[in-house]
Amino acid sequence: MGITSEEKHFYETNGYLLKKGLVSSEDIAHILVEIEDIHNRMAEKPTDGVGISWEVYDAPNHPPRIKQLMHSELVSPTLNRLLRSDAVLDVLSTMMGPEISLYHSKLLPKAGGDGTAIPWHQDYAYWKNDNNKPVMINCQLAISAADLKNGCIQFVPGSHKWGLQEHERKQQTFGVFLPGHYQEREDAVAVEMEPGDAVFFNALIIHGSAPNHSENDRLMNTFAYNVTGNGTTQSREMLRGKQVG
Ligand SMILES: O=C(O)CCC(=O)C(=O)O
Repeated sequence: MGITSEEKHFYETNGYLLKKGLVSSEDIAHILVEIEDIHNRMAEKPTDGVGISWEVYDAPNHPPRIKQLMHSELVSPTLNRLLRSDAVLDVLSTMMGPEISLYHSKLLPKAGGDGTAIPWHQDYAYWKNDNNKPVMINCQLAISAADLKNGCIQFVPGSHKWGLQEHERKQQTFGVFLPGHYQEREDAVAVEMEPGDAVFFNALIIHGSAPNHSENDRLMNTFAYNVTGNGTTQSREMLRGKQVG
């Protein structure tokens, strides 16, 4: 499938690209089974190797809700297969070349009614180190439908060309953010998605999302990729191109 030259131009101009129907409804159905009741199951017994950040609530007896589950490929065999699928890698290789490594895979199951905002940020504010460049690309896969009411992802088009901005830093999940945390921005575009759609976005684009005001979880999984060898300590598994080592 890959991308057309118009799509490549859109991506380079805006910093993101929506691919409708990238993943089949059968695969989405499998993922839904694999992550069923994920908040309660992980609270009871987390899968070995995952890293969970929980939502923080004032009410002491609030049921546990996952904000972010790192290493979602360990929870869902289907996500583990999709992150290395041609459907995803063909798009990525047009954007970043053939030498692609997995950076990480994370589930963002913004809980119905309880899922909080993700403040405006550039991912490279988290990922920058002394020997890497902002060449990483995310692929956010919609497992459920997403719209403004349930807190779909929003981008500031073209902001990947503004360079790395000053971020505030707090000791919390998504604790690196632009001044103002999350509030509506007029220059942002909401990317509404159906299950199976995926949006690819640049490591420097400003993005964020509102709280989930709907009844159901907004289920998204972000696969993050790096160019192999770019800040070698953090690239984990090479997916395409020349084998190393
Ligand atoms: O899921 C969202 O709304 C934002 C996700 C995000 O910030 C990310 O994957 O880097």
